Amino acid sequence: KVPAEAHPLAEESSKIASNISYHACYSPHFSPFKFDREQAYYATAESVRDRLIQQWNETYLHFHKVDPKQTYYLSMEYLQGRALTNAIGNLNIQNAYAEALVKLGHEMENIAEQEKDAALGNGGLGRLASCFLDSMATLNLPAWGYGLRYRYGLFKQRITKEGQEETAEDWLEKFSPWEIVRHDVMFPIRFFGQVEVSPSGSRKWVEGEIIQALAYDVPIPGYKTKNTISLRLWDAKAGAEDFNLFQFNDGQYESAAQFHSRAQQICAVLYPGDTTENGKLLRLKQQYFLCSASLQDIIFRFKERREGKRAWKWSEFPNKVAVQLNDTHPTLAIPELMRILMDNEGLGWNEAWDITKRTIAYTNHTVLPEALEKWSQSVMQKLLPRHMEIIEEIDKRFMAMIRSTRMDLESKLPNMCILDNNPQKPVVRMANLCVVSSHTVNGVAQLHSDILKAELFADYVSIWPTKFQNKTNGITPRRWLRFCSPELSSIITKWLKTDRWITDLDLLSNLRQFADNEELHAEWASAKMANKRLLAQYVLQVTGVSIDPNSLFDIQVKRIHEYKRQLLNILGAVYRYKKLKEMNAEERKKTTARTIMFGGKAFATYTNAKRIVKLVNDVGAVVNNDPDVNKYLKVVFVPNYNVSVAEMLIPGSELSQHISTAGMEASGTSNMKFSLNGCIIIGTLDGANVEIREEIGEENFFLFGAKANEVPRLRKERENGLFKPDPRFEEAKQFIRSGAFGSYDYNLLLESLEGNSGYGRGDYFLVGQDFPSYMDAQARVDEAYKNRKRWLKMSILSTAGSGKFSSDRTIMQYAKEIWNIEACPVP
Ligand code: 26R
Repeated sequence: KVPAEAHPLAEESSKIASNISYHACYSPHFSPFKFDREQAYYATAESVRDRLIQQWNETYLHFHKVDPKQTYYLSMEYLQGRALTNAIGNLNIQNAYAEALVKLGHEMENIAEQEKDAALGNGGLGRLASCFLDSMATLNLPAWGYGLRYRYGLFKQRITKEGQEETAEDWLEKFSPWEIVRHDVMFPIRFFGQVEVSPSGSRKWVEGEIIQALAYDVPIPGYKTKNTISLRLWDAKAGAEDFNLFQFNDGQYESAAQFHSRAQQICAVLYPGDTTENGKLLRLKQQYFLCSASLQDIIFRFKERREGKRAWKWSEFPNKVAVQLNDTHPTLAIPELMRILMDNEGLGWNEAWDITKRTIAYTNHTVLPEALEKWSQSVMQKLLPRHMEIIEEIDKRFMAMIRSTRMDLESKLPNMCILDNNPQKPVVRMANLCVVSSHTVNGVAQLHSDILKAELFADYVSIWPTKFQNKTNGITPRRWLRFCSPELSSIITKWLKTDRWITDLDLLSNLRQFADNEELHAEWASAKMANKRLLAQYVLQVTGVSIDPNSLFDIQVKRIHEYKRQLLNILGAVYRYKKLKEMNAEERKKTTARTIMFGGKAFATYTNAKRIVKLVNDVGAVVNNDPDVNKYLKVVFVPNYNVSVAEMLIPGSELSQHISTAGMEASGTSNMKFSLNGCIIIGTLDGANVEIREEIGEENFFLFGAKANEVPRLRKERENGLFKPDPRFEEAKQFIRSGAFGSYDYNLLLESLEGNSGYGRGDYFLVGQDFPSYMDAQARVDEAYKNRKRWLKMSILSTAGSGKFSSDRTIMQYAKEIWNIEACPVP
C-alpha cells in the first residue's frame, strides 16, 4: 500500500525537477549541454527564487493595502551566509527539492555547498541583522532591511607560514541568484557642493556631484508563512547624463570614464581601510549613501500610501515609520531626515525635529572607546555641508535646553554635547548625536545596557530616564538548529512531540524533564557524535589535521581581538602541552583528550591580532606533530571562519569559549548558538553569558574570571605594581619565548601582557589576572567530561535553557517596546 502523502510529494518533486531543468536550459549564464554541480546549484536557486518573488509580491501588495506602521532596519552590514538551504527550509519544501535533485542525478548537500556566502558584514553586528530579518519575516512583521551591495564582502582568509593572508572575496563573480535588480527604483545622492540661502532665508544644498543609488532586492522568506520581506541593498551608479560624451569623442577616455569609476568606488568594498584621509572620506560617503537612499525610498513609500487620502499630515509620519539604526554607522539618517523635511518639504525646525525624534531609535553594540565613531568636522563639512549645519543646530539647541532647564548639568556639557571642538581635531560624536536625536536607545544584553546607563550614557539618563532600554540579542533557531543540525532537531521534536519549538523556542524547556533519561542520552550522544564526525572530516579536508571524534571538541570562533582573549585560550593550551610533555605514558592516559579549535579573522591592519593567529598556527604545527602527546591534544586553526563554517563547527562542539574581559563584550551571539546546540560554555560574566548562565543553571556553566565591576580596581592595582602573576602563566609565556614553537619573535606579542600600564601594555585585558581561575575552570571541565552521564545532562540542559535566546523573542520586544508595530500576515 502506498502512503497517502507519497503521491503529492512525487508529483511535487517532478514539477520541481522540470522547473530546475528549465532554468538550467534557459539560464543565460551557462551552456545548456552541461549540468554539473555548479550549474545545478544556480538552476535550483533560480527555481526557488521564482517562488520567493511570487510570495514577495503578495507580501508587498498586502502591506500596501493594509498600510500598517512599518519598521526600516538600517545597517551597514548583513552576514547572510548561504541562502539555498535556508529558503527551501523556510518554505518547508526540503523533501520535494531533495527528491527532485536525486531525479536529476544530484544530492542536495553537494548542491548547497556550491553557494558562496554572502559576507556583507564583519561579525556579530552583521549576523545579528540577518537573524533579525529572519525573525521579522517569520513573525509576519511589516519590516524592511536596508543595506549596501558591496562588490567585495569580507576578505577571504588563508593561513600561510607568515600567518593570516587576505584575498578579495568576489561573491558576485558569476552572479547572485538571490537578488533582483530594480531598475525602477533609483534615487540621486548628492555629495560635496554648498548651501544656498534664498532671500527668504530658506536653505538648500546645491551643486557638487550626484551619484545614483540603484536598488537590489533580496527576498527574505519567513518560516512556514507566506510573508516574504525584502532586504534592499543599494548599489552606486553613474547617471548617463553625467558621462562626458564630448570628452570621450575627443579621445580623452580616462577622464570621461573617471566619473564612472568614482561611482563604483562607493560600493566596492565592505569597510574600506580608514587609516588614510581618502579611506575615511569613502567610508563616510558609504554611510551617507545608505542613509539618503533609504530615507528617500521610505518617504516615497509614505507619500505613495497617503495618495488619495485627503489632507494627510507630516505629523503622521512617525505613526507609519520606525527607523532603527544598527549602531551609529547609519547616524546620518538623522540630519538627512531633518534636511528633507525642512528643505524639500518646507517644514519648520520644531516640526521636523519632533518627527525625527519620534521616528529614530538607536542600538549601541559596543563600549570600546576606539569603536565609538567620531567624524572629523572638516571632512563632514566638505562632503555634507548642509548636514553639518543641521548637526551644529541640533547641538546648539540641545545645549540651550540643558542650560535653561538643567543648570546642574552644566559641568557635564563638554561630555554630552555632539561637537567636540578640541582645536587639535574637531569631531562629531556620532553616539551623542544618536542619543540626543532618538526616542529610544538600547543595549544588546542586560549587563551591557546597565553599563551604558551607568557609564557611557550616564549623564543623559537623568534628563531622559525612560529613553534607555535593554534588548538582549537573539539568534534564529531555524538556521542555528533546525537546518544546521537536522539530527538533533528530529530528536528534540520526537521528545517534545511537536516541532512547534522552531517558532516558540521556550518550549525547549520541556526537555528538562528528560535530562536524566537514558534513552534520550543515547540518542543525544549519537547525534552529537555524528556531528563531530562530520566536523572531523571537514577539519581534515581544510587543514590536513586528523582529529579524534572521541576527544573533547573545544571551540573558540569569533573575530580575533585582544578583548576576546584568544591569547588566554592559547596560553592555556601551551601550558597543557607542556604538562603533557612532562608526564609519563601512564599519567597521560588519565587525562581528558582534547581538540582545541580556533577560527576567526583579524582585521588586516591589527598587528597583535595577526600575531595571535600566527601563534595559534605555530603551536598547532608543533603539538599536532608531536607523537608523545598528539593522542591527547590537538590545536587546530580552522581557516576562513564565516557563517557556513559556523554551521559546520557549532553542531559538532562540546565546549565553547566565551572568555572576554568582563564588561567588554556587549553581548556575543555565538554563545547562544553553541548553547542551543547542547554545547557547554566556559566563560566570564560578560555580555549575554550572564543571562545564559541564569537560564541554564550555574551548575551547567564553567565560570571563571574577574567581574565587570572589579575590572577598574584590578587595573589600578596593577598600575601600582600590586599584581603578582601566577607561576603557571609565567611558565607558559617562558615556554613560548624559549622557541618551542619556532623562531618568530613572540616578545612583541607577549609584552602586551606585561608592564604596569597603558592601553595595549600592562595587560589591559587582564589575561594574567584571569589565567589561574581560567586554568582551574578548565580542570573542572576535564573532570566533568570523564563523567559521560553528567556531561550529557549538562548538554541537554544547555539546549533546554536556550529558549530565551531566540531572535523571535528579541524582535517581538523591539516590535512592542520600541517600534510599536503589529503583525501583518498575508492571508
Ligand atoms: C566604527 C568602527 C570602528 C566599528 C566598530 C565596531 C565598526 C564595527 C564594529 C562592530 C561592532 C559594533 C560589533 O560588531 N559589535 C558586536 O555586536 C554584536 C551584536 O550586538 C554583539 O553580540 C557583540 O558583543 C559586539 O561586539
